[in-house]
Amino acid sequence: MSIRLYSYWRSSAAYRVRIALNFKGLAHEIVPVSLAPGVSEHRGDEYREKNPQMLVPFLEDSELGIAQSMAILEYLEEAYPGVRMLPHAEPLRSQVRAFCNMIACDIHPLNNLRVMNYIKTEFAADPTGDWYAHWIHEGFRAAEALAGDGPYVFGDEVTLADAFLVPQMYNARRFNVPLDDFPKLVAVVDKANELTAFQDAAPESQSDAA
Ligand SMILES: N[C@@H](CCC(=O)N[C@@H](CS)C(=O)NCC(=O)O)C(=O)O
Repeated sequence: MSIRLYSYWRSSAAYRVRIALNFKGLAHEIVPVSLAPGVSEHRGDEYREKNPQMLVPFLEDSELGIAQSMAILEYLEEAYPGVRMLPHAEPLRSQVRAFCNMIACDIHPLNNLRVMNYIKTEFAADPTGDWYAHWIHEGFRAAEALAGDGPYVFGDEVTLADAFLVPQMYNARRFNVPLDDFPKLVAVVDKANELTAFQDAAPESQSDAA
């Protein structure tokens, strides 16, 4: 098998790529990299050689190695255009990209493991409550306004926007963030999660799920 994804079951960035690989029907191997406290395989020499940023996901396709979920997903679109998740026509193409980046650049990094650990250790504060919910709410308010009338984020077709939203919603639920203000997003996620590609990508479906 030529496609190999380095992944951790609870990594929402890896979850995005798992969804896309499944949805596009691409055969692949998942290589678990544990981010669990006290294990931190992503910080070991072997993984650091592949990805000096020491984050998952990381994708290998034959000789090619790619970090960063958005770069991976763009690559998969270009290399395997059979099942598209990035619409061809504008303005939808740019809207999908903007939606993905809103989650990847403006929500997720603020609530990432190493950021939360830093807040805990350096500032003796608990980031799992107000901090976490604040950044989810701020981003989801915009996402709710941008989402269409369903069933998916941008209408009848599954796009990369859905592959970014579903993992971020999983994280929000994991940290008990109230979601009453985001009925469109909740409906989209429920709908997407009816698809096998999304179910098989879910954290609990992974072989390394604890
Ligand atoms: N912008 C990166 C984010 C990757 C990322 O933050 N991955 C997290 C898991 S979701 C990670 O590896 N965290 C390890 C750490 O914080 O030490 C992407 O989209 O791939």
